Amino acid sequence: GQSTVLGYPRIGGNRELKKAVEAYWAGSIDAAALERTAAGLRAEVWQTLRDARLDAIPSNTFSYYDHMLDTAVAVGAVPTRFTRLGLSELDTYFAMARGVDTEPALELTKWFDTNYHYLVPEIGPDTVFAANPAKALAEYAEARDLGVRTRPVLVGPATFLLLAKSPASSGEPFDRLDDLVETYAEILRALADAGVEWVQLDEPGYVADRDPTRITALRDAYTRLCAVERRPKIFVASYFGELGDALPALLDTPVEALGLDLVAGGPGNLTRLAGAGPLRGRTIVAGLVDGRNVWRTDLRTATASGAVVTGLADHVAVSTSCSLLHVPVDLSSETSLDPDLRQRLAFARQKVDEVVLLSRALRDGAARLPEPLPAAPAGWRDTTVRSRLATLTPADRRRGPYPERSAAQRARLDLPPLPTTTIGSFPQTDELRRARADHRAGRLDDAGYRQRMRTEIEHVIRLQERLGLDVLVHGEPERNDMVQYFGEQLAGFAATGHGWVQSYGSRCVRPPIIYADVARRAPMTVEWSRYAQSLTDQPVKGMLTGPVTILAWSFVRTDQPLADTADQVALALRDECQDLERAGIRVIQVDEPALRETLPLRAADQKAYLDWAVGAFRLATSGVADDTQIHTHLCYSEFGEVITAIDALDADVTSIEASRSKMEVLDDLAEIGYGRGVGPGVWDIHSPRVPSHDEVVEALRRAVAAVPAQRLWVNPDCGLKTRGYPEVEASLRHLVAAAAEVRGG
Ligand code: THG
Ligand code: ZN
Repeated sequence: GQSTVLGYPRIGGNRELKKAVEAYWAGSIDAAALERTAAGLRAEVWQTLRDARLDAIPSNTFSYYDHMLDTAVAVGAVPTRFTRLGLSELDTYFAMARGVDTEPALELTKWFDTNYHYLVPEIGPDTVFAANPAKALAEYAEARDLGVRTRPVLVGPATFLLLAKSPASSGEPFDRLDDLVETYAEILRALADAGVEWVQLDEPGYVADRDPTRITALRDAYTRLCAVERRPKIFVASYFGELGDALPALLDTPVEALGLDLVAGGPGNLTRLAGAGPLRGRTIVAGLVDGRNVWRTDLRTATASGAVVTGLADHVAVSTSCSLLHVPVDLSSETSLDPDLRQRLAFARQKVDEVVLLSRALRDGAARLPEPLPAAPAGWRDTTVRSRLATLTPADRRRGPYPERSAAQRARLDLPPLPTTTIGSFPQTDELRRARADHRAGRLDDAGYRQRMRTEIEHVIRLQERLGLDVLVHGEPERNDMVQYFGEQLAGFAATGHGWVQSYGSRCVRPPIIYADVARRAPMTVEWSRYAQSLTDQPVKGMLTGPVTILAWSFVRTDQPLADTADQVALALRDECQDLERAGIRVIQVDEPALRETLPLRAADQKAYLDWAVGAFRLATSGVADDTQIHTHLCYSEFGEVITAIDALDADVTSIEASRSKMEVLDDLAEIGYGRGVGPGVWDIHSPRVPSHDEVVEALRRAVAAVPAQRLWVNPDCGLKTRGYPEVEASLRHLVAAAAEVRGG
């Protein structure tokens, strides 16, 4: 058996790449210094993989920002609005990623159902493709000079176009497949000329539902690429699920190797493979080690799955289920984790060792595999939580009828029509970040920290009063990240010290690990909310992160259904809601920005997901009285596919990103008969622009035309933590004045 991985983290064990790239942007290092850091990181990865005795080592998995953007550059798909800026190659690349004063960046969107985000290539009928294999060739040569023969990796042509978008109303990017395939053919020739033996083309686009014409097009594309005379051997990698009909389609071509995700698509992919007929001479790359979670692989079970593949194909290689981009770099940096937990974990570096062990076990038998882990400590089971879950009934996920709730809330809150509010966070100043860091490091004691946060909360409350907002927030100065904050307080969650994972560009997250039953040790947000409410007569909104988002942005248990973990988190949040209510909080917002993010890629799996996701949200939010108003907030995505689920959440008020889609989401909501409160964002906070008074009025008038005014709220489209105070004040002033004007008729 051979061994390989589909990709490896590029950020460095200490986020060296983030630091270098941000220093370059800030002008404090030059391009040569950035490139030296990058080359050092690449060398380190190749040497690590070689020292681990991995047989086949990938290259071109490094990226200054994003691998989709790299592939766009490799095929010459740089929109003219960027080439005409006349910048250096590197600065053109960063201009596409981040925008410049005069040009907005490419759109950023999530990579399948992960928490990684890629830049969306703009491909129109006029896009001129041109092979530009320079980066792949340079990395190949760089590794070869270190004595490592590598396999360059590119996003495959079909997936590249499936994930691209075309400039307004100008055909589908996928229509350009034939042209693009010729450009890939040229890249293949250039790689072969440089001595490349194998190339990896990633086609994860086909683990989602695709119609038959797209599958035929995939087959035709690879038939054509295989016909290129001078070319490396082609390895088509799939990941994140079952390939379905695309599996036989690819085996209909002469591609030399096919990679299958046997973790996320295990049984389906094996069944398809068994039914595919003889696999003469072909290599099946078995993705047996989970590239998306942090648990050690059960090597015996994985060996058994690998043996099934060995029975079907002449050549089998062991690999990770997907690139290791999605897990932290190295467990050996984690020195303060509970040893019982630590021995169960594997980060990228450890997963490479697992791949190597598995490939040996497939060849020599499982006898020499390490002993399986002992059972989990008894203390990880929380019998109280378990018995609460066991006795839940449908009534625990149901609130009173909306008309009664609505009347009770109207009487208690006494808000004007078109009430104004914000999504929750206020700007995170350097001073605040420093206070949190000082507190964590012990340089600022608890009392000093508390005082610092209270001062900030008072400042935010007074500002909102001055601006004339109706429902206030405390501003969340105490929170680093909306999931990490809760993970640090809940039992069953562990935080890592260095477990960084790239989210987009230079931005990283440190997902907590859910390893045991979840329980709330003590109230998590009540003290801050109660203090904020004590300062004002206006209602202050309590702010929580919903169960689905907490799961989506954590590493989750795999030893029980996600639905059960979600319900455990939901019970903790339910208790928090009730404590907030007792503390005099009349409005509670439970955010679910990731609801759409984790929607399964195949339609057949979506209903089950939405059922448990909606069920968990309702469990969290239906323990409060009728006259407590529940808000939710969703962002980052198109809602079309989940619109009925949004309705089923049964929140009293839903605030939603809408300013960029020109309020289209309101029509979608009207269509399904959504009849509760809605706050379409009237200000796009992802841009530093201050919206003018007239712009906000216009957005509001469009909203009033689509939704009766008594159900309409006025708010920005997301939290304000990434913005600065001057723009926030100016924008909110316009927002409040616009609401007053539209109220007046
Ligand atoms: N939290 C988590 N996941 C997320 C988001 C989040 N995924 C989707 C979306 N939001 C991604 N957006 C971001 C935005 C900013 C940052 C990361 C992801 C960011 N990170 C800091 C950095 O890289 O410098 C580190 C933050 C820290 O110190 O904890 O700025 O909101 N979980
Ligand atoms: Zn948002």
